[in-house]
Amino acid sequence: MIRFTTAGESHGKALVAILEGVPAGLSLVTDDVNRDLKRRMQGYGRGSRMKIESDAVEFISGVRAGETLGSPIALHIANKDWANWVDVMDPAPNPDGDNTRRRRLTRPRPGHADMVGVLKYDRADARDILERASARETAARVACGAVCRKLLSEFGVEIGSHVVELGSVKAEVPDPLPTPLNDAADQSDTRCLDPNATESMKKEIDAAKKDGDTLGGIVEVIARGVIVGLGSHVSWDRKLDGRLAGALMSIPAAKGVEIGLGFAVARRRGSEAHDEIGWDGPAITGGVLRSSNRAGGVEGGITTGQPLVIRVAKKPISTLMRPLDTVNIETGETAKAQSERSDVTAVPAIGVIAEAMVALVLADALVEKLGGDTLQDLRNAHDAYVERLQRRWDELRSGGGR
Ligand code: EPS
Repeated sequence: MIRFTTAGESHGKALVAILEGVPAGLSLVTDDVNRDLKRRMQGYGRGSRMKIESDAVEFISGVRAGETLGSPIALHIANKDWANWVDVMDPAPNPDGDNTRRRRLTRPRPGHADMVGVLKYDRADARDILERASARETAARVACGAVCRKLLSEFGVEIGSHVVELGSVKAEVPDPLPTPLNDAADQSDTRCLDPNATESMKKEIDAAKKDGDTLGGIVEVIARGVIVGLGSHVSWDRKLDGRLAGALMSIPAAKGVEIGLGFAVARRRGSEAHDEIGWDGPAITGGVLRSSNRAGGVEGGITTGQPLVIRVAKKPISTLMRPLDTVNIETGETAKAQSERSDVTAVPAIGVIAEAMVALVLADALVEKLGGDTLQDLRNAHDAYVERLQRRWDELRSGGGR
């Protein structure tokens, strides 16, 4: 089982994560992680925080001489901005005994965790909530996801993403998509494959910024090379689509997840909704040929061997420079929500974060399917599984159904 947890406040000293269950013997260097950390920081519409930070990982445990040990991997990402927030975020009590918080946030932003968090945790300062609710935490997820991506790449899995909608702009999506997807998507300032749409998106971001407003959007994640048989139909919590949706919905500001045709499939007849089964497909699908991928790579909670196609909808960031109505939790007066430095949009970044969450779920499902304390154990089990699929298909092809 691969699992992870993160800790860290947005303006605290650092983000940390513990990733457990990665087999021993995977070669791993900081660059494998830093590449994705850097990608997460990009994107037209980010605020000035990204000019302060230069996210980089330090392995605290679980890696030795460039190889995983099979023990929990502890990762550390320093917050450079901490230096500007020491007096606000210092864990020690104020030296003068006065417990007044500095840089309090008392006018909660609609859409952020501020209001509900204050009520639930009985806080007088919404900063106690927002510091952890901030999407800054996703840097730690991306670091864990990068380790899983490395593991999956050993088995031929490639995970990429691109922006399909930002604000009111819809991209023309090329068919087929480029391979590797990220080499193309990362060229665009908005991680969009349609150059005209990229320009329109940038214009819309500029206009929203001028208006003190923010923008949401939709990203598509594609995972290619995932073998048939990850996940299971047998119990609700083992279904891969459910696990993917849960992981992706946990990303800050995510409001919707679709797999394959997604919501559109509800409007089709059954005869136009499924992927017919034929002979002589690739080994990865267990020999099954499909001429369409409406299911988005999952049937019955199990991967089909076709590309996983998943879309995530992100709401606009809730910090508005032209703020919405709220209440002041100190005075009880109606007020305008507090404005803090923020981004106009982080839609390009959510693709990178979604890739990480998909990598975490897939790596967990791979280890669940194949087991093994070491990468070599996993490889042996993988090869045996591929052979078993091949034998079954050969039997079937020669009329030897069971
Ligand atoms: C983020 C860091 C934050 C924001 C953003 C995500 O930096 P700061 O709050 O210091 O400007 O840019 O957080 C939010 C959008 C949010 O709503 O909390 C990051 O590293 O991704």
